[in-house]
Amino acid sequence: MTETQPTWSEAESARYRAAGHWQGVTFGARLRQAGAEHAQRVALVDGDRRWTYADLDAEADRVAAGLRGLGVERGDRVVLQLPNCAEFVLAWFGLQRLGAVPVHAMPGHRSREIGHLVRLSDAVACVVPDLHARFDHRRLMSDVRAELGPDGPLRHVVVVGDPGPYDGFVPFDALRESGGRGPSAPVSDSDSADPDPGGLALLLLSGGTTGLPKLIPRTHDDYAYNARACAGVCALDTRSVYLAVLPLGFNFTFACPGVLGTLMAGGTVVIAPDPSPQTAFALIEREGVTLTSLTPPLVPHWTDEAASGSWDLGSLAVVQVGGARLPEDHARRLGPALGARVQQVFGMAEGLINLTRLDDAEDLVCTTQGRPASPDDEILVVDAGGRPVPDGTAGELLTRGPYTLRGYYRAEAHNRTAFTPDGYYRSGDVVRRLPSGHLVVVGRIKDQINRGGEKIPAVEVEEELLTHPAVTAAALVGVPDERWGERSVAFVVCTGTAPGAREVAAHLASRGLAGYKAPDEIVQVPGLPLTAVGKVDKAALARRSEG
Ligand code: OOB
Repeated sequence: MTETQPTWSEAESARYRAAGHWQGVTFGARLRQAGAEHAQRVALVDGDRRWTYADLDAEADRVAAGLRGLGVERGDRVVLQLPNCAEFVLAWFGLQRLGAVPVHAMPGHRSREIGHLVRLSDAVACVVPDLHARFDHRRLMSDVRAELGPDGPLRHVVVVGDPGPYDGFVPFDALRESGGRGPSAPVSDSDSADPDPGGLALLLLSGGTTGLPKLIPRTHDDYAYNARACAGVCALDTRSVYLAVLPLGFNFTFACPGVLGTLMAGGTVVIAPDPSPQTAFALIEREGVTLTSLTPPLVPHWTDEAASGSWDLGSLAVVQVGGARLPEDHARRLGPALGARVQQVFGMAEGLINLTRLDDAEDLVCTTQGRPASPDDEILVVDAGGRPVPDGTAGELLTRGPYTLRGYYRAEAHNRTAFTPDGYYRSGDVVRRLPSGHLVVVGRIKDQINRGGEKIPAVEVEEELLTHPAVTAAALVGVPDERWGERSVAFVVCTGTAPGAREVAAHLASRGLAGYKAPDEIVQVPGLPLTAVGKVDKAALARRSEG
């Protein structure tokens, strides 16, 4: 990390190493070891394509050599925006083998988000699909490249599939193939010293609260521990088969324990191209899946489809649900329907992961969001003045520990308020802690809408709403919703008649904003109510919308 990037103190680092949490091994080196130890075991399955651990290790060499051939170097940042396909994993490990830094983008991101990620991380390359969900990502990249200009950081666009007519776009397969030939290939560990395991391994995107979303620096040491701790809680071993249903770029899917935790245990990762229960259940039957993870809006669909009785889900042992609040009755129905144990997961890209345990009583599993993955996760629940409250009382969750960030990437000003002076991250989540250590999420004090697990930063959307010619003031609030848990309502002050939700969605899309950020509903108001200190009173607006 750069000198100005806040990080753990020497004393804390020494403690985390002594405890065995930080093992001093990079992801590139881990895959090399796994490639030898589990050589012939199946590591990755995508449709009819399968990679053993030895294959995956060799692919990482080829991708790394191909990237190096392009001019991508150790330490360079590369935005990864791929849907659920094996290439996500191949590109990720190729970057790790090279010592470059993947920046996780979501498939739904558009030019605004991707441009922001490239600028903020100074990314030299992006890896994208040709088309996904009928959207042309090559066009998106062409727009981003044009907007950044010839002096921008972005030098390469790698396309999984057909690179199209765009000048200089490189097909991912050509990269893999060229990486298998030539004098510089394959990259071997002896080509250059392994990167620092305490250094930057990847960048995750925060849900965002103030202005544009922030990047979260994760190190090899901390992220590997995140995955390993979760794998331990889920009792993963070489027989485990993980089904990746949610987007691979999501921290939950990738490392809680997800892809990385499964690969670190010598198990098999199966990729689902979409989250429908039909697609997933066919894969569960075919591959003997033992673990998967869902967001709450998927739960009723999975429960109903399982109840149809036409599937053999006997291999499935654990279903994780997280990312947003899971209604208790949905939790109670899911387990029996699937014949699997339910595990609630309350995590954040910033670090801290809470999980219910496999041997927790059903009431705990259905009514709490679990307890920290690590014995060295430190939790404080505090009142508005920052004073700890007794167990059972709601307060803001503050946390620090061996895999929770100490500062966002290149965000000095924001870091001054996002952390306490002694390094606790202010999560913005309101929780109650039970004497068992389990947390119940009861609310949020951050200005964000959680729409079924997708995080919508209110301020970012409000600023974009103001670019509509009719809108003079706007406030985005979350209100309870049967399907999404929460939906977004934009209260707007307008000259003349307010635009409808469709028109607003089209306007925001034309501005390059991801579709999931478009308000579900537009409500015209004569003025926005203010609190005593003159801020927009979002609580009052939310109450108005609830009726
Ligand atoms: C996960 O990560 P992010 O970074 O997309 O979002 C984190 C935020 C939390 O601060 C909390 O506000 C909310 O999402 N959240 C939940 C929740 N899990 C996350 N709120 C209520 N109940 C839950 N179970 O969302 C994430 C990362 C890793 C594992 C699981 C989820």
